[in-house]
Amino acid sequence: MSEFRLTTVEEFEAATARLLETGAKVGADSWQARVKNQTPHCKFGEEGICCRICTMGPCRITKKAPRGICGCDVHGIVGRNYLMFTAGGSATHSDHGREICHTLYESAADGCYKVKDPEKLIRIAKEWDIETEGKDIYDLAHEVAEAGLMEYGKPFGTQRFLKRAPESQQELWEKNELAPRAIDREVSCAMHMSHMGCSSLPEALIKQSIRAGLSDGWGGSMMGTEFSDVLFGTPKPIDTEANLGVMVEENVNIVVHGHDPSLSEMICEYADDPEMIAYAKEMGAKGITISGVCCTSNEVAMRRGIPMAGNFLQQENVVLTGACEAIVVDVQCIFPALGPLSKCFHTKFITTSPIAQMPDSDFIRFDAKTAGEKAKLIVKTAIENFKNRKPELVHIPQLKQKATVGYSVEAIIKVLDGVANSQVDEMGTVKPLLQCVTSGVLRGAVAMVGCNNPKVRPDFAHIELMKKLIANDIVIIASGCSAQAAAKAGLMDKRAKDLCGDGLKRVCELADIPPVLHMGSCVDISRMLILAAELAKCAGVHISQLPVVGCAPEWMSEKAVSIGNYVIGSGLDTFLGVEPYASGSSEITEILTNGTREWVEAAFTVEKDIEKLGDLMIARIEEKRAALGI
Ligand code: XCC
Ligand code: SF4
Repeated sequence: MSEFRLTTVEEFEAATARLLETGAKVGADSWQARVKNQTPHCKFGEEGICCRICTMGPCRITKKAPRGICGCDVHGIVGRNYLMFTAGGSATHSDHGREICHTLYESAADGCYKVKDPEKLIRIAKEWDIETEGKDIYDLAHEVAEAGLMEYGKPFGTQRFLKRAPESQQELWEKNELAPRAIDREVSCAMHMSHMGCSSLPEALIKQSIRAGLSDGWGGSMMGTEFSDVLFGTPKPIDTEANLGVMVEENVNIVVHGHDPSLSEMICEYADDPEMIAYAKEMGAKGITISGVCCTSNEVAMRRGIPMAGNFLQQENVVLTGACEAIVVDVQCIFPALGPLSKCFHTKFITTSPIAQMPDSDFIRFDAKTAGEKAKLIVKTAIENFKNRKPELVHIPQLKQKATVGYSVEAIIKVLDGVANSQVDEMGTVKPLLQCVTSGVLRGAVAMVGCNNPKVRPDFAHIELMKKLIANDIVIIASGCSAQAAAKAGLMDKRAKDLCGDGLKRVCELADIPPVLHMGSCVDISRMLILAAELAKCAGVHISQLPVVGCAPEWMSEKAVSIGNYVIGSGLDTFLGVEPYASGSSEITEILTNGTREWVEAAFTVEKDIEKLGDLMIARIEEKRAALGI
């Protein structure tokens, strides 16, 4: 067996450079070129000090003009912008969650969508006081789905899943009016507060940002995750591979991209269908390869071992290989650039959701009722496109790494049962994990999440931080494009244990896990909340006392800000490598980096130097340990 080594970012970059040469031949545009055209960025935008929410403006704050025409000062403008940014993210994650509720509602014994994890469904029903005795599992699924949908618009009360948090956390939320009510209400309320002539008080704007974020984390995203598990199975450790080398030149390559597993699951089903494989052979291919980009990739990797072609800033590369028959997308993080780019190649760019419609794409509308036939049509379209390849343009960079993925909370509990020699009760608990932390074998954990961003050398921050942290016996739980950066580098290969400190290495060996645990897509950051909540309950401490922090070194989206708000809102300090357009206001900056501690016992740290960012996280983890006397 060849010796294990990580793939370097330099190798990623060399592969990209080679693909861009193909792009140049066919006159393709690229994000790398567009970044050049867009820099330097607008300073007003970067600092968050431009307001265009009414047509008396736009107003920009300068020394000479310290207030907008309505008299709003810089703190109000920055705060409103921050709140709207959060609302965008919360709405997006939560609407994804809502789609999953609808899919669950459409599930049927003889339908396209089935209940694959009935135990989880029953567990949630009981948690929500829904009668389960003697009920048909699909009747129960419909009832739970409907109750879930009500969480979006119920007139009274707060989110049901908040009860999963430790009581101390729930008390903090109640006391500070942060407990999220109906999800849609929190988003609407955010848009209302940021309307012309409503809130301009920094504290009020940031509080609502946290509440809207929490409605995502403990509401929309958590339902998205839980009901996806019910429908498609709760992830268990499974082997897969990552990076462009997973595409197979002789095969029909279909790339799924986006977020909602309802689409990608169906595509995977049909790509496995003997009839479709035979058809692919008839068309001159050897078979069909599905691979993924972004969070949809995480979803199908965790449940089916479908390989990951890459993360966010690699989406154009997939087309540039010249070997992609179809890139099939649902919602979120899809570059509109894929339309014109696919026109330079034979690739079919297939959009499927009314939520994400784009020029230069083939729109095949996908919905729960017709999922089967539409998925079949998409797979067929890709197969029939194989013959249109231009062989002279085909080049698949031969880079890939092995990865073990699928670490849901349930899976983590299970694999760690053997470690730390503790007796485990039937359901399994987080006790062994906690013992690893209290004994100091593990110093703590970092939740590495989020995107790529051209403002940060892509993947470099994710990978370098992870290497540093695991060398310091800090276990990584990762999701989203951060998880894919890790997988591409090889950090999710179990052999990466040799890069760890002695303590983490021992845990990896005993539990047979990689040092970076793939917890899923970005809605699956809700899994991380549950894990933190369980650890805190088990230890009898506040979440904020755990030696655990969050980190998004390359984040870019509104969703990421919503996540940041719910992660600090849940008591976990969060470290960012990209500025959240708030630097223009000293007051907002002070609240975000310190003031929120008063309400939720956690705050943000923004640091662009990743060496320092890593040091700050380690220091914070050690501080927390010292405070607990462990
Ligand atoms: Fe999108 Fe979720 Fe960011 Fe990746 S990490 S670029 S948001 S795909 Ni969510
Ligand atoms: Fe200008 Fe006030 Fe209108 Fe904003 S709301 S554009 S600051 S007048």
